[in-house]
Amino acid sequence: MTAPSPGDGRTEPGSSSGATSGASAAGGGPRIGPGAHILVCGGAGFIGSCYVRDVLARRDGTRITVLDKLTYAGDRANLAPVETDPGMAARFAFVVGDIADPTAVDPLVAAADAVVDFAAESHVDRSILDPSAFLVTGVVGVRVLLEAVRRQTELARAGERRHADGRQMGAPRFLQVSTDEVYGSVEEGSSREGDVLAPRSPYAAAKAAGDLLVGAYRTTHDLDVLVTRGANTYGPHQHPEKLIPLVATNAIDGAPIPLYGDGLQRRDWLHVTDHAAAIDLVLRRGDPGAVYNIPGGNERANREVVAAILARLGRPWSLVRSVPDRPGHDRRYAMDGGRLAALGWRASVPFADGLAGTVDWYRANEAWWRAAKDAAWDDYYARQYADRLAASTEAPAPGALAGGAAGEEAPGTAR
Ligand code: NAD
Ligand code: TDX
Repeated sequence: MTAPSPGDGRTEPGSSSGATSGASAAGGGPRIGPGAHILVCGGAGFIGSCYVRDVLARRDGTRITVLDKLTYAGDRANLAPVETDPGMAARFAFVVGDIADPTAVDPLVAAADAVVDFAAESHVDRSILDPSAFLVTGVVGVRVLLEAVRRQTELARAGERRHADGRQMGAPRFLQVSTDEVYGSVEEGSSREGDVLAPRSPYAAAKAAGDLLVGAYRTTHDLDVLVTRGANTYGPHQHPEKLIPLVATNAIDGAPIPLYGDGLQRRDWLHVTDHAAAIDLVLRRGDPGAVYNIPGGNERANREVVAAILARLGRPWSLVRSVPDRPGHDRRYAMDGGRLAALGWRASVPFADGLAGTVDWYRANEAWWRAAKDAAWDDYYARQYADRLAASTEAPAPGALAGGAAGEEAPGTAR
């Protein structure tokens, strides 16, 4: 069989020896079909909970077990629509536990047809303050999951992996949810899946280490593994530490909005429902061993995004403060999405609609984000922002830079 190169992981379709339950890989059908049992790690977080809600809402017989440590970023309330719906709740289970703990992981992987790993410490600024938890979850945790998948694959190959009723089970499929940040800052052009990984923050380095482990287990143990690399994701239920919810919630409160450096860093924005749908498509139809970029197709300067949020809320630009930049701040991310498009995927949420809907969600769900802005948040906020805001200056209004920055738009014109 063809071995993947680390960082690419592309192999020939159908080269995995791991048949999955509900799968009919031969003939091009989905490898994970309706009725499969999926273990979703980190399913109480922002993207993972959207994935769980959206997949169960299809009511196609898929069963989901969530394993989540419930860190500050995990919130079981994100899964309330599932847990309060009898039809969906019957196909759902929630386990509090750590992906770095084999005693939690092993029995859950043993019962699963597929594992999707969303679990991570996900905020770059926190990785700069203290990277330790990023490495435990992103490296040790991924290794624990891969070891469990390896054991179950070996059992399946020996014909000894069985359902409770005695039916034979195929090997589990494993999908690692990764990020565009593993490619590092991309000054021009767009990253392809085979590009060299060049992470520049401790967060991105931990994610890149996870990707490389997945590639190594593919090469060494021929596991049925996949990696997705998603763009900057936005939407309801995102923790207020990230740019879009931070700006929206601070603006609602009339509080200062910290904009790092010149605010001309560029990100490609992907709506959370599109990100979740792309992950599910790759899980069900992706080539074993392959890596898939998930771009959003909405590249914007941070200043434009901030201006559009303020316009939606009817708040003044004067709330925005230029604060000292994030150390090692990546200037731009951009990815080529050709490989995913070949699976038949394209993003469906226009950025203007998605951003307006997101801002409106934060306006309508104050109880959700005020609960996240608790005493521990106040402590984090002071560490991250107190000195920066003390040293801040007035932020030049969008369009005030000579001739406007390349691609910069007037406030509120996000498309
Ligand atoms: P999040 O911080 O909102 O959620 C992470 C979830 O993982 C939380 O529920 C948390 O409790 C759980 N978790 C953390 N450590 C754990 C552990 N050791 N064991 C079990 N559960 C644990 O993150 P998110 O924004 O939903 O991101 C999900 C994944 O997508 C991450 O792997 C992230 O790197 C990746 N990603 C995020 C974005 C983005 O813009 N948010 C973009 C691309 C990729
Ligand atoms: O207060 C802020 N001020 C500011 O100017 C914050 C929190 C952010 N920013 C800037 C930094 C970035 O250029 O906004 C941009 C977006 O910042 P974040 O929301 O922190 O996201 P980013 O660092 O781009 O990383 C995100 O996308 C990739 C997610 O947090 C990661 O989990 C994902 O992998």
